[in-house]
Amino acid sequence: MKRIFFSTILVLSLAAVPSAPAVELRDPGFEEAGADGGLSPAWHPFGNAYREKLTPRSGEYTLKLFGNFNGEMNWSGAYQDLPVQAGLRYQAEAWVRHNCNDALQGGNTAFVKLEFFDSAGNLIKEFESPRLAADRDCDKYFHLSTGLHQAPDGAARVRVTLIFEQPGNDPGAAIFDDVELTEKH
Ligand SMILES: [Ca+2]
Repeated sequence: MKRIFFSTILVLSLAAVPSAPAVELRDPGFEEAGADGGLSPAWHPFGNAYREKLTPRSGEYTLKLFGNFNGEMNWSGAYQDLPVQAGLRYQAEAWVRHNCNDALQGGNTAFVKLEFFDSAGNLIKEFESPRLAADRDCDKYFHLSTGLHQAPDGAARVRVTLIFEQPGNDPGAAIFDDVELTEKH
């Protein structure tokens, strides 16, 4: 019993000196419900963005995005902001799929964005992951990553956005789950 106790202490002390400060996205798997059972307040939705019990990669819920059907280029999505530490590198990742019974069509795509803002809220720099497009297999999760990017000078906040781009009126929805933001020296 004593040995187990001391081992636990050792593990805890090692874990207490990480190589980089931790950045924690809130509700990364969309399992937390908002007041109406929708998205939790951690996520800021725009367009058609809904928390749904639909083919999760983990847990029970996912984020479902689809177009606004206004006949021109439009976007739906959800984002979350975190404070930036100058000089560190950041990477946004998520898993995305489209289901065969509601597959992406035409020029519809889904991807992850990493954006840096200054303290006045101006966008300084942005990076995109590769995109899920209509020609990719349906009913299968794909991993999307923006890659690691250094916070530019003057950056105060970093934004992770899950986004659906609809160039016209083509149907189909993208399902996101298990979002991650990594911060490294
Ligand atoms: Ca989930």
